[in-house]
Amino acid sequence: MTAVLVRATELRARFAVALAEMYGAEVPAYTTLVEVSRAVNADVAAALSQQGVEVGRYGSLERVTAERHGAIRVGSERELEQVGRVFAAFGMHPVGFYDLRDASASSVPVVSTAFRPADPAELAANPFRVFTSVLAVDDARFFDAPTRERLERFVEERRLFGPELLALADRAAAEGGLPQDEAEQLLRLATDAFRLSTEPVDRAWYAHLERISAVAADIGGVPATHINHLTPRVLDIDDLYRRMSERGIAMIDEVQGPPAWEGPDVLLRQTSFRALAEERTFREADGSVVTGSLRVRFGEVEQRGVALTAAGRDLYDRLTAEVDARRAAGDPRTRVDVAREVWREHLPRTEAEMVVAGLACGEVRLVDRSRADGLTSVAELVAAGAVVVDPVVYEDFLPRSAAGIFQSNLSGAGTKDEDAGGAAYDAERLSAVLGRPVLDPVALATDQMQRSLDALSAQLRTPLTLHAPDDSRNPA
Ligand code: OOG
Ligand code: NI
Repeated sequence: MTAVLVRATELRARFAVALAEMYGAEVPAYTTLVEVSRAVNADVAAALSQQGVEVGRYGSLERVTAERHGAIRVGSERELEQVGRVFAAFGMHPVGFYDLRDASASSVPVVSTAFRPADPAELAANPFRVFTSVLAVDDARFFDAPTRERLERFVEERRLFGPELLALADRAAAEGGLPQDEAEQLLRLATDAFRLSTEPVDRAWYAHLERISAVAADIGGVPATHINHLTPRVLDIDDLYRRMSERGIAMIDEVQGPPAWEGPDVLLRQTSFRALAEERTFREADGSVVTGSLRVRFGEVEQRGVALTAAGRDLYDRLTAEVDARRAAGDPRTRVDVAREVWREHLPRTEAEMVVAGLACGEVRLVDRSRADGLTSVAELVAAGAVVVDPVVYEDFLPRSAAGIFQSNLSGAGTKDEDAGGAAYDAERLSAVLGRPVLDPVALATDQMQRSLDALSAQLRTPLTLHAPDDSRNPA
């Protein structure tokens, strides 16, 4: 008899829960954050249903309430390759390349990808994702030759993922799941790999790296990796920010990413708070082991909006630059206030308009066939009430927000020698390390939209464009 397999989807859901249980026990503020997030989501859902608005437009309330992303940091390409194998067991694929080395004023010597489900049905079942950063040890702007050499040796000698974990992970990935007992062992070992280590930290080595970058010290100055944060998703991040502040938790100065405004939420908004110092043991220069503390982990929360097309992303980047320019020219208002004004000047006010303008990704859905007769564009079909547009949710991250999140939770700025040569990193380099392609987030979202357009074309037996044929302002 062949054993029934615990499939990747269920493994992933259980992995997210196991990590949350462990992390909640380690970082009590996380539990508060989850409680407040639940309350915010319940209130938003109640308010929406009172207005007769569909609650699940950006994912079911069930999905959003269970939704988390984690963040971890590893020290070498070998460790990245191994963690990629662990995530593969859970149906999580590398998506997106983020270079944080130049995205921050502080010293953040990492490049990142996110491991997540790529298929819309898998995302709907459980969207657990992990933002994964790897230390750019070969970037001479941060690490001189002796530091680099010692870092490489230190990381080479530690073992984050044991042979049993890797073997189970490889088997799960190859077979699409594991029998019950092995599944439980995989979950235990994988969760343990991200537990805060009690092994002593070499004080002098940690301090040396910390002078360069607190992130480098957290990665290459300690014997193990750990989950840095676990982020719940809320439907109203401004409300959450207020409620957390009212509870006396000092949030960072602002919500990162796009501003709150009366139009659709785009991409991703995030904010965070510095967690408390945690007890750790240190080995001093004289060999003695003492108890001390480190303050490296933090709490974070996010709100997700509509995914953008390549053109929408270009516009977003231009608007972001425009906000910077207005502030550099002396506009005294906050970044968020200036951004809201710029948004109002440049972005359509509804998701459907953003989609029809080719800026955002949406799925089209036929609601009244009798109104579709003779129409050949999404714009006309929506105007006629034949079709509605459901937003494709942005499932990824933003480099500038990530840098802001890193930076606002660091104690010092660190150092960086701009005259030394950098090191070349891109999605191709990470793909080669991982042995599978780092997927393009824009392509994933755009493909999802295209599939729904193709299905609607087939349903209506007519080729469809986004814009009305006579609308010369916006050629499709
Ligand atoms: C990752 C920081 C970035 C996000 O959600 O953009 C991040 C880290 O601190 O390891 O978490
Ligand atoms: Ni995060």
